Amino acid sequence: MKVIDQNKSHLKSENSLLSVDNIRKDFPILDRMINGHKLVYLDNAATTQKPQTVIDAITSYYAGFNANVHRGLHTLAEEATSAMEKTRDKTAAFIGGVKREEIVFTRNATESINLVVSSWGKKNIKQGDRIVITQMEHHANLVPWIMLAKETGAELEYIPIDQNGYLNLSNINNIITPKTKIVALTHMSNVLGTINPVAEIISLAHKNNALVLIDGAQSVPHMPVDVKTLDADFYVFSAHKMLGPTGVGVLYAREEILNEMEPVIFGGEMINEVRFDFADWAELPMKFEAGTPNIADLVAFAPALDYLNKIGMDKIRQHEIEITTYGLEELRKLDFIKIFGPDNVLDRGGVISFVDDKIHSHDLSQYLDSKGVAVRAGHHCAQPLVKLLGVTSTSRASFYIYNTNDEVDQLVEALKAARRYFVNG
Ligand code: 7TS
Repeated sequence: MKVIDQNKSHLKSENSLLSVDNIRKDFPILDRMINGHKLVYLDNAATTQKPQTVIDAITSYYAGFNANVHRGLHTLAEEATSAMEKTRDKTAAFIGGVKREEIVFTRNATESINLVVSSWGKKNIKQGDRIVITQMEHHANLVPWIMLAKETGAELEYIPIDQNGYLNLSNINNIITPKTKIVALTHMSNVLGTINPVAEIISLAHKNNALVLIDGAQSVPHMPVDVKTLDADFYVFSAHKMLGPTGVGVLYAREEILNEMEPVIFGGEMINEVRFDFADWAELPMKFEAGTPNIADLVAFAPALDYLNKIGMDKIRQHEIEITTYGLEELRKLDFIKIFGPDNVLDRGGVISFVDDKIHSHDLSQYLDSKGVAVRAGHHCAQPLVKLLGVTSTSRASFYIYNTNDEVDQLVEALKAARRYFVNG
């Protein structure tokens, strides 16, 4: 049986820059050849690759201590429960040291938002109340609120974006008002890369007695986040965008809010006592985690958090600023490429959406794939935003800890080659 060896990692933490060459050795997939070229993986906003420690942890669980959690008293059940609950402690520590009871595990960020909408939203939002979101939301933080507004008769109001890809806060006092019950917004846009001033918006919302949900799917993986300092009421993210396995999402919410919320999925694991005509709920966070959880992937999320902690989120952010600076500089040299989002790299994460003025982004992305370069094309699950940008789709390069400036060069060379192939050929 392979065991999880924390010391196996080849990370150097003493440098100010990441030791990317060593980091890359921990990611077996990065050695893959795609269409005769070494893989250049620039689709990290969709999902990141996994280090060997995470891959090994899944095998370790199934080979070594596979059992159901929270119910057995035998050794395997205790080991499985302890490993899964260790992940909860590490998750609570990772976002600023919140209480373990405040961490609810779901399948993904989408499910975390749906849980808030179905439970807190249906109980607290009434006709005439206002729900505020922004024009740059991923569908995960848009569609559930549209549905809630329809169902309750609440108003759905949008914070607009400006020409440069920032939230336009000039009219914010007329948008967030005493009628507002919830403000839900992304910390970092998955299309524009914009990092939003969430602390300022949370403070304004709280002055109006509104709660705030922050969609951290693109921020928690890429920069230090302390939900207590931000004073967020709800904060959601997905493990698979931060080196962890798919099938694990996180909902952080303040304990007193979770205590007031009703569960939306009922069954085993989430009860305190059940009689033939009665049931009441387990303590937090179990009342929101009915049924057998995704144990293997929850166990394997822990080494992902260890990996990020070992590097340090400050250094990860610094690395992404550097590679994004280089990416923006190099792409700006191509006069046929239009880039979306803020000009100032400090206001954005490692995401660059762009269009070629003659080649459709789907054709372009397919061509890039023929050169081994993986980027995403499409509306990035933010259809209304992409429409506002005046296009139907964009190509998007998104970076993570293992990406290099050389890979940016390969993207740029492939973009030039696409031009020769489609336009000047
Ligand atoms: N919120 C944001 C800001 C996201 O970028 C995503 C996924 C989600 C929520 C949903 O995450 P999930 O894990 O529940 O699916 N974004 C992307 C993307 O940009 N490309 O693929 C998935």
